[in-house]
Amino acid sequence: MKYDDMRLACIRGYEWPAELISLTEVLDTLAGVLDINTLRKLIDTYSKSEDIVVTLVTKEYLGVAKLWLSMLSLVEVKQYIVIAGDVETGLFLDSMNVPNCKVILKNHDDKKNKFTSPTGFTEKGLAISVLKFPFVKLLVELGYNVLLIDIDALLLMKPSAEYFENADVAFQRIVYFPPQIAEIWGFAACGGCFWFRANKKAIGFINKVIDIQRITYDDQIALNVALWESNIQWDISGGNEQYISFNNEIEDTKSYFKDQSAKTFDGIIEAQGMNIRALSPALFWRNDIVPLDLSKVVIFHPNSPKTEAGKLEVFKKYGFS
Ligand SMILES: [Mn+2]
Repeated sequence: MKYDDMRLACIRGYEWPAELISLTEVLDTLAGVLDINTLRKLIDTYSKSEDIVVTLVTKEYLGVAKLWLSMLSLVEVKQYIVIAGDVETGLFLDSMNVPNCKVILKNHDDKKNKFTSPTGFTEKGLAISVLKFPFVKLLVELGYNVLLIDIDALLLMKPSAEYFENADVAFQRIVYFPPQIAEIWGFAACGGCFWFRANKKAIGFINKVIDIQRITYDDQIALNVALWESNIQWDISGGNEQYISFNNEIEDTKSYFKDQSAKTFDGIIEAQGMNIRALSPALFWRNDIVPLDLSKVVIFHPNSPKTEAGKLEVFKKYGFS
């Protein structure tokens, strides 16, 4: 085994800095940052037979949000919630009649926004992204299946229920990060595009992710480490019930990822009897090493810089503007 302690290996360098540790308060309760009753009223209008699509946005990305919303209306997804990270965003979404949930981010000061993580997030970016799993947990506990996608992940098709059939948790497969896990599985789970079924197993798993987020601000590390520590085993043969052990290190992760991109991989967490699905990168697209056929892509989530101009430029390159 290459790493004695996978959690430590993945998290090192991505721990919460002491000055931002109060941002983790939302991992215990969202009551301090949003009005649960107002949210409940919105949720109560939704049907449990359909997934709720969730995204998060702040005013720095309203241009990207417009594009995200225009794609959502094209594919006729009606059951969704946009988490608004500041007053301007809430007003903008209200003006567009977009179902939203306004949050008051703690410890945020525009003028003193000095922190930037090695992954490119500002303090405000971390304050909003740490809401992902607590928010998803809240909806799942209320009995809704949830598809969370980043604001820079465009829905090009209404996701058919068959993609998630028999799965308790599903996610977009990505290739690079955290590298310690990607080089063993040949992929990792994306923190910006995942799906949870409304059941106790999924809630238990979300709680594990949330616990790991108490030490790392990186939701993608937390998601992957939670899978790892749950002893997930992947069936990478494509249906022959041959689950690989953790020691199968992939020699060339990128070419393996590309070669396998049309496949969906299923995994099991035996202790909980949980089914985990790593979705096909050809359909849930992110890394440009995977051949792109936009007519087949369900969610288009290209790697892009962490600036609005940079993201819009990438989308434009692919014909979205
Ligand atoms: Mn993203």
